[in-house]
Amino acid sequence: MQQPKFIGLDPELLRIKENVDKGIRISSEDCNYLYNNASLGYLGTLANGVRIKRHGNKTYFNRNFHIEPTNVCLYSCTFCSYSRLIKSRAEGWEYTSEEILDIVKSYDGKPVTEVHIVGGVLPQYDVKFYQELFQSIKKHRPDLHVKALTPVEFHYIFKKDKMSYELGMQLMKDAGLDSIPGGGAEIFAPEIRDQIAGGKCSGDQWLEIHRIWHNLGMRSNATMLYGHIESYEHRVDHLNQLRNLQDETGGFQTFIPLKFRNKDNQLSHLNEVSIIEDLRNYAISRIFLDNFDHIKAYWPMIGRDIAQLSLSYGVDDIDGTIDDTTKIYSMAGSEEQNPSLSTKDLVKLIKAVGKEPIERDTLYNVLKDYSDEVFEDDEIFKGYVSLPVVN
Ligand code: V47
Ligand code: SF4
Repeated sequence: MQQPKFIGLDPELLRIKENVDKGIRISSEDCNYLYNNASLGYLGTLANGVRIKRHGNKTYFNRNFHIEPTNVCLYSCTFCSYSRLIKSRAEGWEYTSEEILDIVKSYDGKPVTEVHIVGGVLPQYDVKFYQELFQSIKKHRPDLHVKALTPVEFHYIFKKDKMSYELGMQLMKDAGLDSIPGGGAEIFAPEIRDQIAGGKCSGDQWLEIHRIWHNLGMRSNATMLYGHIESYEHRVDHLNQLRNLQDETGGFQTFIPLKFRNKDNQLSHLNEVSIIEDLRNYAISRIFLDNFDHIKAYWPMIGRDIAQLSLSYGVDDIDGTIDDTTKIYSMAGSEEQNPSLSTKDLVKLIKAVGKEPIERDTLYNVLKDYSDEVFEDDEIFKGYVSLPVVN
């Protein structure tokens, strides 16, 4: 029988653990070592320690809705199940600014704090279109945080109008854009990006647009699309580029790992990675990104159960109520076919795994602590684990 390589913990893993416990930053090589060698148990213990030091059991969520102006797109990213090419645009939808504003108005009187706007890239959606859209939303509902577009759209619309990124982002800010979501990052390394997201902004351009936005005093999120054709080295490179930019600007709020889902897209022949790999990836992100405040599990993509589990693997945020307003993941095969959770459901989902639900706004100002909230009809929530009461 083959002897185990180490009795006890592998000395490299022990060294990394000691560094993380002391708050010493781990290197890219260490990160690569973790991806290749660390067990889920080890990673969970380490990442949960980091999470607890930063946030205790606090788990953040918000009340939000999405608007996807179109699912027709000039690009044809191979992982995308949602978009339709221009030649089949009749199969898709293309909202006008009036229709988008009508969706915003349909939330009048509802206690949402954020609208998340992102969709396909089309020529009629240009700088002027978005300026007028943001202005009209803010005029109608000044308190609604507008989180919209990604460097993919920005790069396209600024290039079309022969405008510098600097001027373009300033115009977006002036029009009322409050923050930018993390999408479009995919994997930065050109040898992967060219294969899965050819033609859209490069990794460097994605980073540059976030840099400029941060330098205007604004905040944004970052994502990584994992579990397709990339290697662990590509993930480490991606995380490292994000960490470097965050050292420079401090403008990122949240990192959101996005698991590749394989239904109805050009990469459907690839298997999806396991849940164990998802949890390992959350944990490694938490350990490596020591300058990011938050790690988010986006429940419409990963499903409620894994979102709950992830809260013990470094994650401290599970996004928002969503109100069944996004199709990106249901079309790509997520368990969540009609993503919508009431605030009460989200609170119960978080409490069921022993965490403290905190409603936040987009910029992580605390709006309400639900830890001691008791609902009239409190019962075991739809079969989710209810924790034993310890006296
Ligand atoms: O950039 C598209 C991803 C992203 C698939 O900032 C897919 O708060 C997996 O960025 N399998 C857009 N992923 C969504 C996004 C996002 C979502 C929620 C919150 C925030 C935030 C940002 O969705 C795209 C792409 O990476 N995506 N298709 C797929 N088949
Ligand atoms: Fe278009 Fe975005 Fe889909 Fe790529 S991921 S095809 S840019 S909608």
